[in-house]
Amino acid sequence: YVPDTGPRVRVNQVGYLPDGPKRATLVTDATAALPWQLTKNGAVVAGGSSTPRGIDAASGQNVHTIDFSGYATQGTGLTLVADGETSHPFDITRTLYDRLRADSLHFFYVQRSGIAIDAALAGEEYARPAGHLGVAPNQGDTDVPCQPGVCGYRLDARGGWYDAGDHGKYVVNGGIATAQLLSTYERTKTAPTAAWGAQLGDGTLRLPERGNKVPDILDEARWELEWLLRMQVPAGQPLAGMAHHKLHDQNWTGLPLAPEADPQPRELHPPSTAATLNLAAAAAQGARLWAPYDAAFAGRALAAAKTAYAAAKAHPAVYASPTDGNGGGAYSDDDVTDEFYWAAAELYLTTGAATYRTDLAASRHHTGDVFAATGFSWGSTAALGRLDLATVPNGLPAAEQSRIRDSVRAAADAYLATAGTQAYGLPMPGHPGAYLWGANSNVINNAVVLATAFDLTGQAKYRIGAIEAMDYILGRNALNQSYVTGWGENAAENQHSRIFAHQLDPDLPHPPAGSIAGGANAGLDDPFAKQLLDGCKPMFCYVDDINSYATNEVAINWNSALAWLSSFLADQGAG
Ligand code: 9MR
Repeated sequence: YVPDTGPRVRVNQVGYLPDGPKRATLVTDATAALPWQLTKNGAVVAGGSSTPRGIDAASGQNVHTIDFSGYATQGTGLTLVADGETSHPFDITRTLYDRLRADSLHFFYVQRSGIAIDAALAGEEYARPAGHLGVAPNQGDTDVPCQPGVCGYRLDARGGWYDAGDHGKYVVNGGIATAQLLSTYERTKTAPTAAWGAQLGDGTLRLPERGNKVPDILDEARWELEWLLRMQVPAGQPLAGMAHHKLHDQNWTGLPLAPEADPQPRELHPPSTAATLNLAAAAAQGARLWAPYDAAFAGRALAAAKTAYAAAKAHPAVYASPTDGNGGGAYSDDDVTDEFYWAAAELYLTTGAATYRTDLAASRHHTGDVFAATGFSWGSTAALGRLDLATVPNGLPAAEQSRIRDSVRAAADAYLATAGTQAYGLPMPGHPGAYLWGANSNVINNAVVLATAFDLTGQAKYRIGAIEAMDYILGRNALNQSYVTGWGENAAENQHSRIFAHQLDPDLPHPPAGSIAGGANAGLDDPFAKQLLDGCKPMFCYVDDINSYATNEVAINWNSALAWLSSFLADQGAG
């Protein structure tokens, strides 16, 4: 199988910010420098010569880089020409990322469970009845029983977001996704460059809650937060205060399948310490951000967070089973020290209470390196706590705060060093082990660290690194592939989803604009990718086909990363 990768000059197919870095990658047999031209509507406006980079490990290609950062004039219809090839067209404009902020956040509305999706908000093709409210053939999330042997009660666990292309709802992934939406908002209060914070205010997203005088992004985060709270084990039960790990169908269903047509029994799976700490962390953060808008909800969230944290301390090693994967993903994790650190950090930031500070100080993550080369993720959350301790005002002693901020800067320096070794400029190592399931989110999360280092220091190199990570996502890569639906000439549109299954049924839509695919995954963890792509170099291990759930699914934790970075980048154009 040889994919059609189009022109050998690889650019960000959407474009570049006028005052940002502008780099491209040329795939060529040539080993010596080659001339390049930047053209606008056919006329040459700039030129120079490429820098040979040799063989790129992640792609196996012989490549050169082209740097046209010196050209800063806004315009459309630009192309880069080199070695007889013409790139996809792109723009140079300050407003490049404005709509991506809203598009990436809109994904969450169409993923909502337990509410009808309104044509007036989402468009006719995305409108659908509420799913999983116990309306036949649905068995519903309004009165969900536990799996046999798990508990003797039922919960009303309606609402929340569908995790990904399935109809499951998982607390450990809901936690990071909610936190990243909350942090996207919180950044507008703490970061000096968040000039367009108002873009996240009320009336900025297409949501049923618009017009309620609450920033829409907080409304969207609350939709999931309310569900997280419903997953808590009720008082009086043996594991009271803990959170059920997940809720999903008894058996896997096929594609396509509308949520309201899912006939499978729904089941609550056992509580876990990891889920409990996700609830504690996200609810504690939500409490401080919601306090000015709805004190009662903020109080309820904080109380649940405290109860959850105490329950996790009482049951510190209850792990979800790695084999509990029928009808839904396992999301198992047998190291919850990072979740403990994250939850303690959020509770400390919200309450200032000494007890959480003591726990923070006792955690090895408080002083250890929490920024892995492959980025943070749903199962590795210590960085979420560290980034918030570095940016949200708090009462830690000045020396401790400096140490925390220095650690973000040091991590960002390491990501920049890595990006320097990558001919495609992304802040992730080129070996197969780095290209994991959902790697696009890991690349973006490393860019979040770079962006935070820029917010903290104002040093341009970090801003450049964050911007270039998005270049990779939007087409500057071995496949000449934009991974975000509706963004770029050659964009992913057949992501694995039971709802947006256009590839299987032309009456169904593609994912809405702003939906990101998991991305290249050298593990080839699904049969379709395995038979098609066996032996692929890491950056080639992706296919825009609905059958490849391990390279091409949509997921809330990947879109939340995209939303954070898009919001940062939209602010960068505002200057
Ligand atoms: O994103 C998850 C990835 O990190 C895991 O390696 C993978 C296998 O356990 O599961 C991924 O999450 C999927 C979940 O299990 C079920 N819903 C879809 C998720 C995205 O593919």
